[in-house]
Amino acid sequence: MDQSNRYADLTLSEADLMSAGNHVLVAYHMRPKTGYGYLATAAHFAAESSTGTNVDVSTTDDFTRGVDALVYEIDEANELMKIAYPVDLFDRNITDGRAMICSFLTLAIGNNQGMGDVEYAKMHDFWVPPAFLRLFDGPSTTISDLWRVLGRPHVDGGFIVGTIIKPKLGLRPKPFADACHDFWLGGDFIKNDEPQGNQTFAPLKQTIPLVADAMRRAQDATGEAKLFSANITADDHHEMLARAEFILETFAENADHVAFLVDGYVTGPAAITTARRSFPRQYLHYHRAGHGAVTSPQSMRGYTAFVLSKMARMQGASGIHTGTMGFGKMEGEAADKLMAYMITDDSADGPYFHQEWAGMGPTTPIISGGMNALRMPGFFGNLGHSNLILTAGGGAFGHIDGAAAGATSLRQAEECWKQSADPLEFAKDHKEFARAFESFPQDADALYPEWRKALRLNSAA
Ligand code: CAP
Ligand code: MG
Repeated sequence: MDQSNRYADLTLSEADLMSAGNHVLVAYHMRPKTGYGYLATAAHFAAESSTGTNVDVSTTDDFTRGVDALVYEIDEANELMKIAYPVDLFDRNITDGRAMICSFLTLAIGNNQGMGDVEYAKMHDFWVPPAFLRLFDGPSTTISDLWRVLGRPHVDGGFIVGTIIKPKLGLRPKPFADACHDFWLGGDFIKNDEPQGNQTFAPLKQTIPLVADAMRRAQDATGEAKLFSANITADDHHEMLARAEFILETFAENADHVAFLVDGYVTGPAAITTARRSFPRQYLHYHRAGHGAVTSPQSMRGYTAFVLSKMARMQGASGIHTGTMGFGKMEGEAADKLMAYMITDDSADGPYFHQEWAGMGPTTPIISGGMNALRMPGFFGNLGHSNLILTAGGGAFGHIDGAAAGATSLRQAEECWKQSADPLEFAKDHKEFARAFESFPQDADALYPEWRKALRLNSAA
């Protein structure tokens, strides 16, 4: 059944839809299965994603038709379709009338992902009208709060040098806390690796007190504030609260130095909101393990990492991993910086829509995945600023002089970029940065082929 006379209106203009502000606009890359027309499939997609199904139902009335999702633009050659979803389609809380991301996902990327006439469809961008956007929580604690803890300016407070405790699993409580202490002697921020929780060999109630103690000792030794992002991810809301409360109680006077890490792709928006609403004063660290299953450029379904990041800001993540923009070990490209601007700026361009955030707080880009000091100058050059958190596991614990030297090498890498210095020249009087070349020789060969010669000159001098 061709439903395009009901679920498509190609005369609608995007500018008019935006100024009226009654629709959420979504851009998809969609391809119909062979034998199905583009517009008919797009209209069926809009029907299944809003009021309809594959046949007319006798219970439909005039009001129903007023909340149909409408295909308003198609570009078959580029497999692009844009759909306007009336804001009234989306579920609101009975407790406070606020909006929820799970309802947006249920409609806009729900049943439409398994339709028989759709070869694939992937969400690449969406736009939210201001009156609907303000019904989302947005971040309550931001990087400014971390900068304040670190004693830095709350605007442009700069690079937060972090790590992930490695190995990923298999450390007992004491070696885990010792690793934290070692890194904190040079760095600012440590996160649990995402699988670390309450394993039998490292019970949370034994590990966390040792980590809190390591933080106190490192702060005493360095005279600097230190930060820890503790994983509270769990299936059960009550389990998350129990972990979080134990952690805050244990860190006690340093509770404001603690962030909560939630693995938001595997647990979904409910776990993010559990943390956002139960602990609004803690920095909410959105880790996204598993997101590649839908966001990878190889996946033609689901949504992109850009879309995931934009949703995370709406949900109230204080920070989210945005990848390394092609400079690290995970998939990504230089143009991913658009994703970072979309979550930090108040007015930003996505691939299809310009979004005004109307003062919603920023979400920090957290850069992670195979990063080390040698890769950072290029990374900062591409992004254009260093107001972010970096977590480098291998880049810190893989440094031949240990984790504190690894942390220092990362801080020096920022300095090198800020001074627009030639990294090989800069290495001559920055020992930890220089030793990063020997620590990561494959990267050194690829990025700075002359490094052996340059550093030998250094040692001769
Ligand atoms: C990085 C990491 C992070 C990835 C996740 C890991 O370790 O801890 O989970 O960064 O990817 O387990 O691989 P390394 P993304 O620093 O040792 O590579 O940040 O893209 O979500
Ligand atoms: Mg990890």
